[in-house]
Amino acid sequence: MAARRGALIALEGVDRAGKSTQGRRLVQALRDAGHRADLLRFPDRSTEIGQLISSYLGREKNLEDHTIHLLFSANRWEHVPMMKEKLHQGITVVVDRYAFSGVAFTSAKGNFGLEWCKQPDVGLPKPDLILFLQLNPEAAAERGDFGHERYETSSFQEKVLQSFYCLMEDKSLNWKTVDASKSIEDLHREIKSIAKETMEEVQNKPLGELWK
Ligand code: Z5A
Ligand code: MG
Repeated sequence: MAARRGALIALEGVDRAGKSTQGRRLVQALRDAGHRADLLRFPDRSTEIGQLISSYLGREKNLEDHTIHLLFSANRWEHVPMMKEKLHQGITVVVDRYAFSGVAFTSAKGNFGLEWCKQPDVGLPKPDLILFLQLNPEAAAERGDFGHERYETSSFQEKVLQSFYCLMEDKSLNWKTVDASKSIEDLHREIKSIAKETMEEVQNKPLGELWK
């Protein structure tokens, strides 16, 4: 019998919804329960491409809009061989943002159709589960100011949210929306339970290809 594979779980959601907090908590809880699990964060600012992205987000560098979109995608593709290896070794991979952020942020700029935005990420490992952390703008505001990076304004974030809603209409993907206004602990418990169910369900199924 083929070895069981790990699940690919993506965390998406609006700014300050708690994706990074929940990603860390989930991986730790899975490890504590004896599962093998790793966390990846996109953008991964540690690679050469990631450093370019980071200087763009920090407004130190200006990059043309198509160019930065392709760099965000390239930053995912550079991790694909390692992601596939882990998943096939039975390691569950949790990703803090993925291609959906890529599409939602670029398409929110206007002049970019969703289909064009999706193309560079077609064929990436397909998440078995996409958890969308939903939080209304008032609740997000209580978690502190927007930062000072690019995209961190409420009008832009509202457009990003509308793009996420369009992407969520794709029923070939396993989107689950969770209420991110709950306490960190309650939300963690809910996410852990959904993640564990998914891990069981997909362990003997082949890994899919995104948007193919
Ligand atoms: N971007 C893109 O354009 N294209 C792409 O392909 C990708 C990304 C992948 C940087 O991302 C930017 O890149 C981002 C999208 C764009 N632009 N924006 N905006 P990033 O992932 O580096 O962004 P970030 O700085 O980590 O922010 P974030 O991800 O939006 O935050 P978060 O991870 O969702 O939240 P958090 O850091 O876990 O929590 C935020 C605060 O709330 C913190 O003080 C927590 O302690 C608090 N918190 C968390 N959960 C709770 C609950 N449940 N209750 C109360 N307080 C809470
Ligand atoms: Mg984050």
